[in-house]
Amino acid sequence: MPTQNHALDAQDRYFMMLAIEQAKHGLYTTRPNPAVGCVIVQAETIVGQGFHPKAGEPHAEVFAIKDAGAQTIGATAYVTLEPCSHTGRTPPCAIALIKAGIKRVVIAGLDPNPQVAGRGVAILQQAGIEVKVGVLTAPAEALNRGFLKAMRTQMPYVRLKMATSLDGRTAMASGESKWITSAAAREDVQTLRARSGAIITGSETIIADDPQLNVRSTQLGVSSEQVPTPRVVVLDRRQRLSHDPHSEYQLCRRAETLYWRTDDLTALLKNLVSEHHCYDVLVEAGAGIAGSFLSQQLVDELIVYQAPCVLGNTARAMVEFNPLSLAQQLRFEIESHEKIGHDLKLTLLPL
Ligand code: AOF
Ligand code: ZN
Repeated sequence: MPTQNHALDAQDRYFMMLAIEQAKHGLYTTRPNPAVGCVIVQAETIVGQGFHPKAGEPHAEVFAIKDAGAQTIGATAYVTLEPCSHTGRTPPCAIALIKAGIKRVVIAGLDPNPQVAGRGVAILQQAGIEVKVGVLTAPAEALNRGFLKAMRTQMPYVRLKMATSLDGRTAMASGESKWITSAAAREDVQTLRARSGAIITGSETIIADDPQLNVRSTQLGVSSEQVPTPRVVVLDRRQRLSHDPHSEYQLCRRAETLYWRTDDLTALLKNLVSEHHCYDVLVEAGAGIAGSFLSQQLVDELIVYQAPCVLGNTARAMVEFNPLSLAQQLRFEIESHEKIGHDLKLTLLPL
């Protein structure tokens, strides 16, 4: 009956929403693994829940099954990603759900990891379990944009972050730029860093500012020590920093820093996925690098923190980019806007 189906659909969305909330607990700590949540429901009541906390530790389903104890028999499991079918660092979750006596599994979206890719669903169905795929897919996928893009295309999800004035300037002509945006906006940048496997910057930025490109925040809901340290990648085409291992710049002495000495940014991004399992990449650099990434269409998301101030037309522009006509402009869709401290945060998707 249609009304019954509607009621079930609404119930499925509700419990999936709670599974997504579970998944969020792992947002900053699971890299390179995806953040996944699971809720187990028996007679419309939650009997167990869990999330994947960290690569190497059990998956979301295992924590939820353990939490539910004997109440898994005949229950429905809501999982934000297709349960795995492979033995990786942990045994397959599809088998764990079968062994636990789960009767129905609701999944937000399939796992594009070639080791899984539909096999999790097939294993469940072969065991006679009813499987429903595609509940709240978009919000579940929003948690793992890097993992999903990398599995599908072998390229990372690239976020470009910029801090500007109202007139789109990032620094005075002298380079002086501390601080245009407020402390609250700079704190918000920590959430972007904490989600990233790598932070790309330029040798110029290192020489000018020697920024501490690490994660240090009290607002992540987990301690900074639990967040895997993002790898710092310095674009150093002219080998201004990487020729000398005893460089005076602090950052260069960090073992995990990589230097990239060519112009080929696509090759760098591919390399970050295949060699370093960096699926979410944050670009924090100057106008030149921002222009290169944008004009080569390598940006998936542009995040602009805009301070309510005017720096004037001798100040530095946000992006080095010289279109020959209006037709060559770069255009974006505004995905979200919010006020952070005194500033505006715009999240934009290139069109
Ligand atoms: C699930 N539930 O909670 C997660 C899944 O190295 P492993 O064994 O941890 O496997 C990692 C892979 O498992 C990861 O690449 C992704 O395909 C899947 N993640 N699967 O059933 C979970 N985190
Ligand atoms: Zn699993």
